[in-house]
Amino acid sequence: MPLLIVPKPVKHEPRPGAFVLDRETSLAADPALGEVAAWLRGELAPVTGGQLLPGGSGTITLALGDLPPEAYRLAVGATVEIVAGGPAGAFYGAQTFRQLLPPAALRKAARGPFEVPGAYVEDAPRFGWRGALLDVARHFMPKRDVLRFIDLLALHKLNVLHLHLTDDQGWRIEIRRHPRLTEAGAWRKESQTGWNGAMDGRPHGGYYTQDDIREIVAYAAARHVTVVPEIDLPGHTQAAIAAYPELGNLDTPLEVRTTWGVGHNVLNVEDSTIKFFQDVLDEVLELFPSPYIVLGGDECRKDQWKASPAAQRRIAELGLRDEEELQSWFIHQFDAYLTARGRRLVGWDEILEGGLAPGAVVASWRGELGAVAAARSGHDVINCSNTSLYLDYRQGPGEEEPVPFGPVLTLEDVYAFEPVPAELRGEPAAAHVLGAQCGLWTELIDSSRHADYMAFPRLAAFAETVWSSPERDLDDFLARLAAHLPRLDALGVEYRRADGPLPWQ
Ligand code: TNX
Repeated sequence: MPLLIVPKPVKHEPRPGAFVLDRETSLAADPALGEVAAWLRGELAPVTGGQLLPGGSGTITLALGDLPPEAYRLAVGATVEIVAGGPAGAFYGAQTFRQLLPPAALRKAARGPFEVPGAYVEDAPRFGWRGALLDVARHFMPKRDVLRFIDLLALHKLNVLHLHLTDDQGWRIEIRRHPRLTEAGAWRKESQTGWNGAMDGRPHGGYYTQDDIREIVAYAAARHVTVVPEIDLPGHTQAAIAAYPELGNLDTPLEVRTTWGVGHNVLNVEDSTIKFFQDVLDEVLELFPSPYIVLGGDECRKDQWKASPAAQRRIAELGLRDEEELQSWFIHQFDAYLTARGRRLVGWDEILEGGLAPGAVVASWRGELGAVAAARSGHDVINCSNTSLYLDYRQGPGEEEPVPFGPVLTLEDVYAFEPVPAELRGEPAAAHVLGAQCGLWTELIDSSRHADYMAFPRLAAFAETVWSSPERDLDDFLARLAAHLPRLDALGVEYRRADGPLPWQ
């Protein structure tokens, strides 16, 4: 029996013998791997009764070896040995071990013993940035569901959760210095139900307190996931302007936006507005240790700046050519601010327009042109292509798809994705591709259940494109996926089934 692991490891083969996981199982770990051992002990507790002993001679051992930090070797026979270059590698080795168990062992109420057939695996990721974006601004996702999503990312060896925390339709992170951002900006009176203009007539909202954020960040860190926050500006800011009208360009007050699409309400370019957001960033930097901070930069309409005497004055003073250069100047202010604090600004590919800020990393979403241009000019890029990685797009052409949104993006389409754009292959600039990221935008996704349906199993295919070697073999992937879906079932994930029915029908 071949090993049926997702994402596919570099090397894997069956071995003679078998391991039995039961209440006699013990665990020994190098002290540097204590946190991984604690996590694994927790995951296996239903079967082992939590008896896994620290230290001593274990039947499962976690050890350090001379390997890259994210690499591991796993040997399963009468014992289980994981040798890793560092805690991340040990964690991934332990995740692979979990996948070798029968799926029933992943249940919260699992009762062993479980037998694991002998196996040998050597593994390491292809890319360092293996991300998923979760839009908690369009629809708020309660903390418990975010934690669960992190567990599911980690199961697939993804290591970045890009949290889209602010947008026109809601501000989701408590900022002590500017409390109205959540008091007023986290709530809207109703939501558009689709693209036909119909409204649901129900209020929607929610936000994370700073304690919630700390908890999410720590929970993710224990699973080797970095939470990268996004504060989207200068467009996508209507919720902030609704809370603090002085941030906007109009005299009339605004409400938190209730409809979807690209809005006209953008930040003004006053010094006080830049200061306001630098104050916001001070709190964000304290909460998120991530080396990368995303400041959006996407879809900023320029008509309010064209009509604003203050913006026009700014353009004249700075000797800029147009509003595109004004946006570039605006982003530069934050690039310098973050760089001075040892962090790197990430922006969507629109930040290329009007001149890229020196330290900026580009998240390329409108196809791959932005990735190519940014990499060739020496900037790191993350491939977030909407033609391959937007999980809010429907998964099939059928009427029954719950979100008749976007073009069709099938599981096979995602599996065929290659993170290094074809145009860059063979060029030294290809080394600027840090990795790739799939995106779960949530205009029309209002529950964790619905999010499961959109994300899975496509997220498993995505994981393979960033973790595994560039060769693709669809039949091989589908065979491994067939073994993987029962794991998702055991974990309570309501993924899309190729043969239906929809979870809610
Ligand atoms: C474009 S990706 C957006 C989002 C939408 C998404 C819907 C990006 C930078 N902007 O605001 O939610 O399309 O697919």
